[in-house]
Formats: sequence, C-alpha cells, structure tokens
Amino acid sequence: MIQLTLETARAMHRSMCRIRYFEEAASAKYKDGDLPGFIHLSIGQEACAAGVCIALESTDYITSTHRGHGHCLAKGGDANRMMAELFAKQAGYSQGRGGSMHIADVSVGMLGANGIVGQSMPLGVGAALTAQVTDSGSIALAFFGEGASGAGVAHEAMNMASLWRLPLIFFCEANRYAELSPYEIHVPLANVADRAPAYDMPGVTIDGGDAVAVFETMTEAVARARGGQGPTLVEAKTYRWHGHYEGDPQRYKPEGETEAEMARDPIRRLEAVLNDSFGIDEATLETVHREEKVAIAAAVAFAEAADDPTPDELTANVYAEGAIV
Ligand SMILES: Cc1ncc(C[n+]2csc(CCOP(=O)(O)OP(=O)(O)O)c2C)c(N)n1
Repeated sequence: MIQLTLETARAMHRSMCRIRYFEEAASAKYKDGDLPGFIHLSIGQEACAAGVCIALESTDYITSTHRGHGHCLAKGGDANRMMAELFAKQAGYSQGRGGSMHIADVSVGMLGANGIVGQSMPLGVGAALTAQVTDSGSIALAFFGEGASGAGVAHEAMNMASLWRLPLIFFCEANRYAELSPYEIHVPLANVADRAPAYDMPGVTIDGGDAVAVFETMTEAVARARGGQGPTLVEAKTYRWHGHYEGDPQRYKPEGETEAEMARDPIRRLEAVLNDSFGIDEATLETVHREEKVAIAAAVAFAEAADDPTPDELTANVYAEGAIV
C-alpha cells in the first residue's frame, strides 16, 4: 500500500473543499431559480470523489452518474464550464443544452455524468476494454450507487470485466438511499461488495467518509488493475446530506439522521489527520477554504456573465428532450 504523503492529503483536502463550495453555490442558485432542470448534489460524499481521483493518473478514465459534480471536479474538470452548464449557458461543457447530468471532459479522462442509472458501469467496461486492447496503460473506474447495483446491467458489466480481467475499478458510493428508498429495502446483503466473490473479484467495504481509507483502498485496486490482475469492487459507505434532488423534502429520512452525519463531516475528519499526523495548523487549512470559496464565486460570476445560446443555435446538437428525476 502506498503511504499517504502530506502532498496527497493536502490535494484531497483542496479537492473536497472545491466540491463542497461548488455544490453549496449550485444549491443556492437553484433555490434562487437560476438553474433550470434537476441537480443532484453529493455534499457529504466528497471524500469518495477526492480519494478516488487522487489515486488515478490524468490518463485514466472515470465514468460517472447523475450525482457527478464531485467526480468531474476531482478529476480536473473546469469549475467555470461546469457552472456555466448548470446555468444553461453557451460556455458550458455541453453548450448549456445538457445541464448537470451531461457534463464530460474527455481531456481529463472524465467520460461523462449519466442520468441513466447503472450505465456508468458498462461505459467503464468499454473504456477499460479499449485500454486493454490498445495496451495504453490506462485504467478505468466506474462510479455508481447502491441503487444502481441492483440493475441488470451492473451484473453484466461485472461479469464481463472479470471474465476479460479488465483494468477496471467498480466504485460504489453507498449513500444510504436510492431516490427515496433506504438501502435495506432494495439490497438483500449488508454490503454491496459482498457480491464480488460471485464475479471472482476482490470486494472491499470501507468508510466512505474517510478520505485516507478511500485513497489507501484505491492504491491497491489501481495496482491490481494496472498490473493486469483485473477488476476490484470497492463499496464506500457514505451519506448524502441533501435530498435526492434539490427541492426533495426528504420525508423518508429519520429525524436527526442528517445532523448526526453532518457532525462527522468528511472534510473536518481529513483536517484532523492533516493536523494530527502532519502538523498543519488551522490557519493553513482556512486559507484553502478561502481560496476555494473565491474560485467558486468566480465560477458563478463567469456563468452569470456568460451568454445564453442564441435562438437560431438553440436546437443545434439537441437530439431528444425529457426529464429525469
Ligand atoms: C434506468 C433508470 N431507472 C430509474 C431512474 C430514476 N432514478 C434516478 S436516480 C435513481 C436512484 C439511484 O440510486 P443510486 O444508484 O443509489 O444513486 P444515488 O442517487 O443514491 O447517488 C433512480 C431510480 C433512472 N434515472 N434511470
């Protein structure tokens, strides 16, 4: 296992702060009515995106979900273009036509958010198969939720990946709920990763609020994938602080549950490590918070000032319309 360095810990911390402030800003702008369409936030889950992406190379690939802002930011996506996409502006990643669930940046290996639950997994198989047959040395990682783990396509993807020993990591963010359904009413096992032996691959369940644990688990899974030993199924137990979508009244959550989870803030937990193990003081950590807040405020200003698509170009590259909740 690769030892956690100060540089890695600080990079994860900055990444988590960036995700938190990006999504808090998106939440506020959504409430103001500035963002059309649905947004699904991952506030509370930042240790997963940050811990995963710090363990990958820029030439590796990720496939994402409807809850993908953190994944894209952690992989090196541009906050300005992401925010502009949320505002439906021409400067956005998909020229403002797609919104939150249609953000991709192939140049940083982010192959796309995805509104179709479960489909990040076969797309990950495709990326990993490409890496294998072209011998590029890259690996792929598919993010998905515990809800997606029950989709038929999840099993097809894990079966194929194992059969062909693909350089792929299946990373399940088990955030307690799939839409409005708690884990135990749709997953028959205590852990999604317990399914791994059925596909002849290692499966590991970790605390997804612990960025260090995510990073350390990832270094082993990355070594397996890059070393030609095939896929790993990682399940990170995590929690989303917000609703399934912004505006969700969250009546399905027991009283006090979110507050209890917020008291175990993954950012503060990593800050404790930075302080205890590396002697990083409060003022240094606060500087990171301040810098990331400023960067995200600049992304909002960029998006607000950006042009709308003009009426004559509005239907360019639009093939279908619909809404996914
Ligand atoms: C194929 C498909 N079925 C249903 C939906 C509606 N839907 C959107 S999100 C979601 C739940 C996903 O849960 P999970 O995979 O655990 O991800 P989370 O939302 O918890 O991050 C569902 C059923 C969809 N978008 N796509």
